[in-house]
Amino acid sequence: MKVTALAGGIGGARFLRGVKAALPDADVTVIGNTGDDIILHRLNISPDLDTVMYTLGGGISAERGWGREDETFTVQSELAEYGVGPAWFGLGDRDLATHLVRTEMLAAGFPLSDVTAALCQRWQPGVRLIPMTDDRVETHVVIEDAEGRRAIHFQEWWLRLRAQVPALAIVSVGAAEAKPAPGVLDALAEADVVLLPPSNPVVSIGSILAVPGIRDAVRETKAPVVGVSPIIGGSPVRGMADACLMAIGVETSAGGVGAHYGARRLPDGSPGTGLLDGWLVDLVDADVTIPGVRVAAVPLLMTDLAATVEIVRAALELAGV
Ligand code: FO1
Repeated sequence: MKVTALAGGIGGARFLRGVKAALPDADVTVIGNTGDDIILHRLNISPDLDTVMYTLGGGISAERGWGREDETFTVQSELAEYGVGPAWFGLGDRDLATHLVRTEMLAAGFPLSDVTAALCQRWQPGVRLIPMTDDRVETHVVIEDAEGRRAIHFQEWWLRLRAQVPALAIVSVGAAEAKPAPGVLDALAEADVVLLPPSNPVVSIGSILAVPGIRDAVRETKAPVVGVSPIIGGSPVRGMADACLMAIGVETSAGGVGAHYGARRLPDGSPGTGLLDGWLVDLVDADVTIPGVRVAAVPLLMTDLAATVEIVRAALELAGV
């Protein structure tokens, strides 16, 4: 079976661990979000790609959900001694090697998709991890504070401000000019099932869909498209997705996000304007209905691998595969 999933960071990576365990023989392609990418100290850092790679490759810090296990932050401390930040972005010593390899390969002219494949040679994540695009895309957030109205990098808003300052707009800088990376459109067209894991619907899934061509490829695939709600009972399971949803005027609820993704077909079978054939929600949201979308309710907390496998199985059942 060919499974294609759009994935962001921690939530998406954890879900994908369940996909691998539930379908050990499946051919899984992950289209990874690169909107979180940031350049620090002239290093190209791709947080969501690394989170998927480390989580599926066995290098992730279980406690943090990002960065490496057994990590130290000596270089960052030394930089701080020189008064060089930012302090708000954890720069791990082991993680630094990944940033250095990626930066060197990009500087040598390799596209990000080749760089990602090379890094995955070491980590063997057991999936094909493709960045959404090889072009530079960064998510920036427009805020207004004492310094006036300005755009800051998503990571600064997310990590330094903890998304506590309202986002007046969330912008995928460069997305309009970006092209899907090689293999992305084929992976969507040739899939037997397309999954939208419980990643952040705005800055992760939304960023991937902002790359011209990808949204249409999801809508046009012959495969069933099933999403898993990142919101349970009105609250995000992790992270601050509510701050992102508020920025785009979407209600922080399983129904709100499901309606935001929209129905691929209307109840009468005519084409809809959305993406979903199925929407998996938690038991507390079992009353959610989205015209044209099959909704199923199961326990959605990925408390451990076994629980995640059950969620994946429910999503596949909803997809009818
Ligand atoms: N998340 C944090 O909460 N604090 C950090 O200092 C931090 C550093 C970091 C470094 C590398 C990396 O791959 C991920 C990192 N993350 C950190 C997570 C990251 O900000 C988020 O996973 C996504 O960008 C948002 O989903």
